[in-house]
Amino acid sequence: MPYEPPDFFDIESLLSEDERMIRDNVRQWVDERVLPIIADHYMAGTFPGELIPEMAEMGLLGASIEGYGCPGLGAVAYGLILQELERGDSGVRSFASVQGSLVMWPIWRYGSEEQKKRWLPALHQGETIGCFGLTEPDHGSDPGGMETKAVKRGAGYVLNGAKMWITNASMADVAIVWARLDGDVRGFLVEKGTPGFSAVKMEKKYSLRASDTSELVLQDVEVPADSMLPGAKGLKAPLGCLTQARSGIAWGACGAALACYDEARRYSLQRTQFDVPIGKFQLTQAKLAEMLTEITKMQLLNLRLGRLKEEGKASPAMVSLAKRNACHESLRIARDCRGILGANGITAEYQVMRHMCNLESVLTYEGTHEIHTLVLGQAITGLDAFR
Ligand code: TGC
Ligand code: FAD
Repeated sequence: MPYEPPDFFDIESLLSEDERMIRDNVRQWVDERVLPIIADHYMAGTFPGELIPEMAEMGLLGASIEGYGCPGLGAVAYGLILQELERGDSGVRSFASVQGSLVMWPIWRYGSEEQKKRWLPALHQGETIGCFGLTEPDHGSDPGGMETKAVKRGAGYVLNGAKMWITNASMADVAIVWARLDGDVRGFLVEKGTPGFSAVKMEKKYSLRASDTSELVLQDVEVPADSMLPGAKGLKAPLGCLTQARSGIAWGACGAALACYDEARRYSLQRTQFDVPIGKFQLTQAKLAEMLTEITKMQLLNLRLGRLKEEGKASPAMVSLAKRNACHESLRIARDCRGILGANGITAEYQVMRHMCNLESVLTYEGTHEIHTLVLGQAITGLDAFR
């Protein structure tokens, strides 16, 4: 049965023809290529790497980057791509978010012309895979406490430290590693195969199972001087990348909620108990009404955030509000949908439980719910409650 996403407030009419076309192409690709294989990858704990060339072929990797062979799409078109990818699975969207917003964007924003020419076309074409190493075993919400160090040696630098929970890392050809050099946070492009540099896959996850999550280990890793991103200095450099990725996550989480809502709505019309479809019960209808309301709010918020971003008017706190709300509400929606499906909801025959488990990570990564609450608290009061 074809997917029937809700559009209760005619948001369709606020999209351009190009935006609709881009979204519909990705939607069809997700139906044809992602949904048939994703449950098996999820159960096996493997990322569907076979999809990378297809995503690249469609121009989805770093789609919002200007120049260097990239299409330079607007924030709404890019958001719609991520929404559709996460309707398939958060792991597929995460792959694209990291490649585009956390690897290509920092190279585009902070890199030298040589670094841009060398890396951006290959990353866009999916010939090169990247990852972003900010989180450390002892510093997650507080990346400013990072212990990974760079010291100048000869013409280059030597890196020592560890990064944890790094998406795409064990398949990455290049890692952006954030480290302190003489007290300042700096970004380094570290290539796979550099002696002392390794990625160890993190197994036994209950969430984001169709995503590569690894630890990066750096032991006396020598990198050349031109591996440093010249325009990135201070914690605001990696935090600026997070602002890019977080707005995409707001769209993505909405995609997961749309998938769950569509599945639960259909199920409620087909499944009968007490001789009537379960959708006839007021308690089921109350759940669906709540979901539709929250999805509609998310859709409107994301669209407005995207338009503000296109006008250069979106602040990091606005992005925090959208990311925080979308993750929180999508997770609640996924849990309610799981309930509507009863016992069937826990099986891989349906999507709801996979999305629900994924959204637990999406709520945590790119700034936890609590961290975004405090970002908003600071925006409201002017007072920093992080410490
Ligand atoms: P603070 O003193 O507030 O800020 C330091 C400097 O950074 C600036 N800044 C930002 N700039 C751009 N975007 C933002 N979102 C920014 N937030 C802060 C700030 O203006 C300041 O600039 P300047 O010029 O004064 O130096 O820093 P703090 O140490 O107090 O920390 C603030 C806090 C807690 C909000 C920040 O550390 C934070 O966001 N923590 C959460 C960490 C996080 O989100 N990590 C994510 C890792 S990557 C990931 O999870 C990928 S998941 C895979 C996927 O995306 O699919
Ligand atoms: P902690 O910071 O230890 O937080 C634990 C709890 O304490 C949370 O509930 C938090 O909200 C709360 N807390 C912390 N500080 C405060 C405070 N000041 N006030 C109130 N409560 C607080 N990182 C990367 O760098 N690159 C990646 O590609 C990447 N991919 C990821 C993929 C997955 C699947 C996951 C799960 C994580 C990934 N991360 C990545 C890491 C992610 O960004 C961190 O997990 C996240 O920032 C939270 O850090 P933490 O897990 O260390 O939790």
